[in-house]
Amino acid sequence: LRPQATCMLILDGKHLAGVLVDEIALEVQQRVEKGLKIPHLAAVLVGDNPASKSYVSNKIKSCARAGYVSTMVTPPADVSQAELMQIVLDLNNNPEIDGFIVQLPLPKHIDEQAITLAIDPKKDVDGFHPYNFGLMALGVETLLPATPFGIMLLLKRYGISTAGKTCVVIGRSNIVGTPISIMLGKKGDPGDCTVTLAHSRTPDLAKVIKRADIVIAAIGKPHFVTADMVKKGAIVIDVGINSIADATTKSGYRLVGDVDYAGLAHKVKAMTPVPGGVGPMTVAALMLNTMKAVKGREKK
Ligand code: BQC
Repeated sequence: LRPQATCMLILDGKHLAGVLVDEIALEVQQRVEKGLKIPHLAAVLVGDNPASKSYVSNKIKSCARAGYVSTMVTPPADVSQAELMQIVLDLNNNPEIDGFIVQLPLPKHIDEQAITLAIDPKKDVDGFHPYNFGLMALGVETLLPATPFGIMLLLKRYGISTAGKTCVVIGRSNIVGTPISIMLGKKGDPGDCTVTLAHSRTPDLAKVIKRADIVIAAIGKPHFVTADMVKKGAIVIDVGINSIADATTKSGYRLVGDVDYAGLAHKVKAMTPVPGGVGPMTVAALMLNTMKAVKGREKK
């Protein structure tokens, strides 16, 4: 007899995100019946970067499914720092708006940090403001960065136990790698992991990854993580969204993750696909943050 192929669990972020947004839609209905405010999310889209346009469009569609009101603000790519700042301040001061995002990346002439700092932390549904990042790092409940929050929701809803596990996060960005490494190291479920934050300067990266019960790949390089690097039975979360040339598709390209999905499938216990894994969970997390922002505003 040949050894049985192990059966991998596909962590279906697209499906789960739909479930979460449908749950939110129910809650919105109940709010309407009670005469409470319908959540209102605004998105600022600067210029016409195709990826950014597609991400904002995903967010607006998700608002429609959740029953939220949404507003798009679309300044041109050559908007000045002062003009963009004024858009942020207007959204801060607009009582109709519960939360808003400024879609990244911003054009090179814009000071991204100054814009992020200007966002009212109570409306910062991307969780990028240093005040929210600080509360997150302290383990105080707050608006969490959307992608790490989406990953936590995915682990939680799939019942993946993380306590006492070793987790290797690859990539140290401010929006994914650094915050998820903090969150999984904290007390809680998911949490209580022993976390290693690996990056481009980590020696023997393959060896480091091989220690991990849980691998989180957020490098931004197509098919970077290969089967030889991972431990048998590992849980693999692929945050990458890379567009690569593919002559067999209508568009001439296709999306792949940071993980060699086909290569790992026989070896790991569970893995997120690309497309349809972490990406949709990021948007669902944004919807949950927006609901949290509304409730926060109602308290005071
Ligand atoms: S997919 O705002 O909107 O798996 O094919 N399905 C989906 C669904 C890829 C994908 C992406 C989304 C939703 C999506 N996202 C996730 C990725 C929102 C979003 C964003 N900003 C970035 N990434 C994503 C981003 C910004 C700057 C990434 C790097 C730099």
